[in-house]
This record gives sequence, structure tokens and C-alpha cells, in this order.
Amino acid sequence: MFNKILIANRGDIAIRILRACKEIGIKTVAVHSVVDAALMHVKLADESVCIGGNRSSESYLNISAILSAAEVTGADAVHPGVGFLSENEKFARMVAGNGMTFIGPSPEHMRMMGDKIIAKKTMAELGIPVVTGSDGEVKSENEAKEIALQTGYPVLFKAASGGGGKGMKVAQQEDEIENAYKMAKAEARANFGDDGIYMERYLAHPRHIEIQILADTFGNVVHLGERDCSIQRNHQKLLEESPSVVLTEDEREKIGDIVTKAIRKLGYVGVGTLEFLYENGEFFFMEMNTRLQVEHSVSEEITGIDLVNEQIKVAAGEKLSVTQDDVKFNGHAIEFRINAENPENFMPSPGRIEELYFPGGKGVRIDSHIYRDYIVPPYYDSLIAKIIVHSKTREECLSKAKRALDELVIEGVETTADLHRKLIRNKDIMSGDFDIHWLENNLETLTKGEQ
Ligand code: MV4
Repeated sequence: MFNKILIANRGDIAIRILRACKEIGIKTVAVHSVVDAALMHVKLADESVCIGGNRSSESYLNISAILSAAEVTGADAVHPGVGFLSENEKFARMVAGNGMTFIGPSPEHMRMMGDKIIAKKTMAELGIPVVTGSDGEVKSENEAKEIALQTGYPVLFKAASGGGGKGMKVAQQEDEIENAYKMAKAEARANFGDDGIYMERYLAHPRHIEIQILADTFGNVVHLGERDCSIQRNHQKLLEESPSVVLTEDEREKIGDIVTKAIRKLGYVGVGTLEFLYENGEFFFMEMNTRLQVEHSVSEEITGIDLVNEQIKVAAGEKLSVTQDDVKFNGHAIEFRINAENPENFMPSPGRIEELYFPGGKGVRIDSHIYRDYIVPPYYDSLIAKIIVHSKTREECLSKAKRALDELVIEGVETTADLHRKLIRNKDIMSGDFDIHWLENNLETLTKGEQ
């Protein structure tokens, strides 16, 4: 097992990783920017190193500063957390090149999943269902039109180096192909420095359902079921839940089986998430995230498995502590992301936390780094707390969420808390009747208070 882990992240996720380290008995090194010197993860760590200025590029994305911090503190492993360098293949290679362990999959697997065309092809070959579309890159408008004759309209252009939805373009019919093709190529080049694009049949009303997996170096792979992340805006998830109301036990077992078999064949090691769109009872693979995710806690609550603990252990070459038969799905969990932002336009709302009271009680988990008088800086992600509620049934979970969100007090910055209070009282949310476009379509009525 590792002796000392450097945590290359900040905020709630840095604390989450610290907690796992402490429980295993591993020493911890926190890194931070100038403005983050008073953060909780800095206070809770055994050692800390200031790695640079406030902009992420100067600190949490500053590879040489992070590697130096690891070297001077004698860390033998680096945990990248979520976001920042967590899916940066080059960083993973450099960590290994400096004789430390990168807590994540191999750089080869990171590269493979970073290329969305290769990821899709690989998964399809491994038996994972994908949506019909181009066989790799689309090279011309004429080729695009021919493919669309096979798939049917509408079609969607996506960037090969993309992900997270940036630069996607829909063509409803043939006369829209030219424009969509050109726009997608230009945006791909501008955003990712690579103008490779591919094409898929466009799914109009899918849900976003993702499968959590966990794999060790001995070929053991388990899945922890799904998370329904359909409630999002601009590709920013707002709440996530497990199980999804639309899946039957049989469907869960079937897709879980397909996924674990594929991941085993792939030789992937670590935690990972396969992101699917789900429409009319069918799954379609979109992307794989080769890291821990913000919403991992939802799966932890319903399975009782500590994902970060397992992640660290498999990175150290230990066996998974559970088999698939040990994974039991227990009740229902929902995570509410509390962001310091305006709930109507989602603009960041940095500033001082003037008043703070967190809910508690059975089945209420708070993952957060904030405290009274903490100043939310304007430089980073606006997530300031995650409230995860867990109960026997979805109905009980929503009822617990009402009570927990009503206890919550955060003053000094605007937050998404009120939006959540409205969401869980909405009839579509209560019945589970939503797709990935629901929030955008219903935001105005929600925030005006009409139901
Ligand atoms: C799609 C799609 C419809 N049809 N692919 C956006 C992020 C990327 N991971 C996949 N995305 C989409 N791919 C086909 N063939 C719609 C989306 C999409 C979306 C997906 C998940 C969550 C939110 C979304 C919001 C808009 C579009």
C-alpha cells in the first residue's frame, strides 16, 4: 500500500480523497493555489504545498509544480480527483515517469477513451451497444449525406476530440448537412485543435444513464449499477439519482453484464463510468470517463461500497474487496449539487459565506468544503456542497430531500438550493417523467414558481 498520497485537487473532492486515505492509514499531501491556503483540505492534510497562482493554469493544472510538490514531500502516489488533470494522459505518464503511481487507469486507456471515435469503435467491438452512424471520421459533406441515408434523419455531428457536448451540430434533413458539417468542423478545430468529426443518428428524447465500474489488476470487474443524470443544463448536471426509475432489475443486470465483460476484455483497471443515452428501452454508448466522478457518492450510498477506498487499493495492486455477487442495491439515493451561482442564469456567485447550517440526520450525507466566513473564489468550479439523501424508496427519498433542503441555510452567495426545493416538488420530477432536455424546457416555469 502507498505510504503518502498527493491529492492534486481542491474543494469537496480533495476532502473526499483525504478521508479515504486517512481511513486506510495513508499520509496525505494537499496542494493549493494562493487563494486556497485556508481551504479545509489544506487544514486536514498532513502536509501542504502552495503550487502557484489563483488561475487553474498556474496551480491545479500546473504539472511541473505538482510533480515538484510530490517530489519534495516524498509522495509515492498522486490522486488527480475529478476535473483538472484527472483525464490528462500526459500527466499520468509524467507521474509514472517520476517513479510514482498515478491513481487512475493506464495512460493507454486514458488516450483510447479521450478519442471519442476510437472509444466508440472499441466499445462496439467489445459488444457494447452504440448508436448507428459513420464508421469513424466523416471526410466530406457527400459522405455525410450517404451515411444519413442509412441512419435516417435527424443526424448529429460530433468532434472526435470532443466530449461533454461541445461543438455538436444537428442536421434535420439533407439541406442542413452542408452547414452542420462545416460548423461542426470549425468548432472542433477552434475548441480542440483537431477538426476530426463523426456522425450519429440523433436521439431526440433520451435519458442520460451511466454505469459505474470498478476493476482491479487481477481481471476482477464489478459494476455498481446506474446513475440517472438527465437533469442537467448546458451539460452541467444538477441532480443525479440511483436507481433510474426507467430500468427494470433485468435491464440493469443485462447492461451491467455486458459492460463488465467488455471492461474485463479491455484490461481496464481502476474506477470508470460508461455514459449511455437511453431511449425506448435501448442503451447507446456515448463516452467513457476514466476517473472518479462528482456523483460517485450516489452509487456508494446504494451499494455501501467506498469507491475511493477501492480505487486506491486497486491502484496499489490489491484485489477488489467485493465480487459482483456481493454488490447489493439497497434503496434509493439522490444527490443535489449546491453551486454558488444564480439559479436562473447559472452565472457564478462568488463571495463570503455569511451564514451556514447543513442538514443532518439519518440518510443525509454532506460532502462539502465550505464553512462560515469561507470565501468562494471566482476562479474555479462553483460546486460548494453535495447533499446526498438515501432512503428505502424513491418516495421516501424525495420526502427526506424536502426536509433536508428545507433545513439547509447558506447566506452570502446565491445558490442552486432553491431550484432544488422547487424541482423535488415538481410533478414530472416526482413521477420520474423527464429526459435530458427537461430542465431547459421547464426552467422558466420552475423559477417563476408555477408548477
Ligand atoms: C447525443 C445526443 C443525441 N443523439 N448523441 C452530449 C454530451 C455527450 N457526452 C453526448 N451528448 C449527446 N449525444 C446522439 N446520437 C444528445 C446529447 C446531449 C446530451 C447528452 C447527455 C446529457 C445531456 C445532453 C444534452 C444535450 C445533448
